[in-house]
Amino acid sequence: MANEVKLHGVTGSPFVCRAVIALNLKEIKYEFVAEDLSNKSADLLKYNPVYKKVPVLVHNGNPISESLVIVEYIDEVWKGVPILPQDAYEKAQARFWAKVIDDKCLPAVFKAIASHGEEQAVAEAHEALQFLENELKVKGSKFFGGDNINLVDISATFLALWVGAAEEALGIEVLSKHKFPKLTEWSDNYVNCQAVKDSLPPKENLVAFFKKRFGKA
Ligand SMILES: N[C@@H](CCC(=O)N[C@@H](CS)C(=O)NCC(=O)O)C(=O)O
Ligand SMILES: *[C@@H]1O[C@H](CO)[C@@H](O)[C@H](O)[C@H]1NC(C)=O
Repeated sequence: MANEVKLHGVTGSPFVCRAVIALNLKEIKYEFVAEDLSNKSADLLKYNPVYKKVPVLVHNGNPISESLVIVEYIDEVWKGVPILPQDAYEKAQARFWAKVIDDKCLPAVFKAIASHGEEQAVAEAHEALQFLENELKVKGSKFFGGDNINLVDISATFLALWVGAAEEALGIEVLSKHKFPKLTEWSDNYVNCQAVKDSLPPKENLVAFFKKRFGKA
């Protein structure tokens, strides 16, 4: 049976990276189709007409959009290392935290970065991140997923590498070690997981990106 897997994406996107991590965790062979977001391909517009965003996974011709939907799809179709818990309640909790990260944490952190660490924006980012810090403390585990990474860890990819790159590029502090010891420890462990390490862009590329995009002239 044909099992053709393509991933439309751009390098350096934390959302695309979520899909890449899931593919690497499951050891799936795939073709990366590099998109130019300033000149989107006809395929991308056809596959994701609603958002016109990457990532889009195309499995045997069937397109799937939205990074978290893609990660769940990969987990369901390919056996091997599980990404979601089996237990219904634990699965619901994992989906809840992934949603918190997308709806609450990432927008707040992004605003703190875009504002160059403006006080009020940073305070709001801290408030959002505190929920994740507490969750790690309550779980008392290495990852949100326990001993191994799960959907929640993959959702938080941006916090593990991109935030540090933005801090370095702009000379700001959003995710401080003394305020968020658990998240900092999580971040170190996470980027050192083999499947994650193999999927991340070089940090210096992200630093350059943030300098160009948000740096003062
Ligand atoms: N909620 C989406 C977000 C994806 C997203 O924001 N992708 C960006 C690249 S990082 C994009 O394709 N932007 C193109 C555009 O907005 O025109 C997901 O999780 O997949
Ligand atoms: C946009 O992409 C198409 C191919 O998808 C290419 O033929 C065209 O030259 C590109 N335009 C620009 C301005 O880069």
